[in-house]
Amino acid sequence: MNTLTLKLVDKYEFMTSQASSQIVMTLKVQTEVLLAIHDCFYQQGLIQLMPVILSPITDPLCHPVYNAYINYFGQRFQLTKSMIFHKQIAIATLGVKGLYIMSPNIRLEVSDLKNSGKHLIEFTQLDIELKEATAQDFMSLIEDLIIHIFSRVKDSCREELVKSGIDIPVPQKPFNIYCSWDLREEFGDDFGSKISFQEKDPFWITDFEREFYDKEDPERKGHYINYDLYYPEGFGEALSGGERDFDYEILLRKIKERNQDPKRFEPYLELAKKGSLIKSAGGGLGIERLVRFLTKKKHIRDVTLFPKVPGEKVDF
Ligand code: ASN
Repeated sequence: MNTLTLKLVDKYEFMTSQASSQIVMTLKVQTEVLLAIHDCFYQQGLIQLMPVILSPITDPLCHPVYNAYINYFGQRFQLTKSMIFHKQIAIATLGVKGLYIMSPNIRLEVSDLKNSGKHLIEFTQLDIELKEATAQDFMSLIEDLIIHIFSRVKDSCREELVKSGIDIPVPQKPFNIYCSWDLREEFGDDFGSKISFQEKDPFWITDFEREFYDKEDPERKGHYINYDLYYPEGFGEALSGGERDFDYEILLRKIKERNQDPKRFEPYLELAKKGSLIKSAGGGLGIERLVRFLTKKKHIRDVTLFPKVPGEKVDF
């Protein structure tokens, strides 16, 4: 048993009704997940940053979301969609080998995603960035993390899991890896969810065309050195990330190729131009999706007390 292990069972016994005991079960799993993350990253020598919530610049994302702006003393802020740019700047500035953030993300998704079971417009992303790392270094760290989390939850929540009929097999390294191009050929555009139903353990899918900051393979234009971690049993995406492009000319070209306005990214591009960004790899893992997978909930709304589901009225 590791040093951070707490006896949490007794603390939650005041809640008695069926509904509250279900949510308490998921929150207990979440508590163990969070402790496991801190414990694992502490052992690995990563440091934790506090989240940035307001910034003039945030992740443009590669899928459509509504934008919300906050005007304040002549400046226009956005709410964080992911801390990608802050991570890249921090890892280049701090000289540490790796960092992580429990980062609240606001993504005002379209209402079609209401029944996806895995989207919330407000969620927490464990955002990680490793200095000078390759995709393989990052994937290996995440495999260790997943094994650490699953083992801890299995051990600390044994009673609750048995009561709910949940078994959590602890996967072994290395996880299976598939290339998105091969999967698309085999399964069509919905390859991610199809293969997720077939797999027994978490697995990787690599090489997605997406945001400009994910590294394009210098030898194979149109291919990317990036990855998604997927859960099995149809639970779908867990984490997405990649090695990063940090060269000014490459970033500028890729922003233009995506019909985005370089002006929106000016201070970030200035840093790139000065050579102040560095080689790194990272990714972001959704905490609520992880808890949903571990507690086998059909909809992600069931793992949080104040869910914000796309297109649904919010009371609290
Ligand atoms: N956080 C992710 C990354 O590090 C990006 C994302 O959430 N879109 O690549």
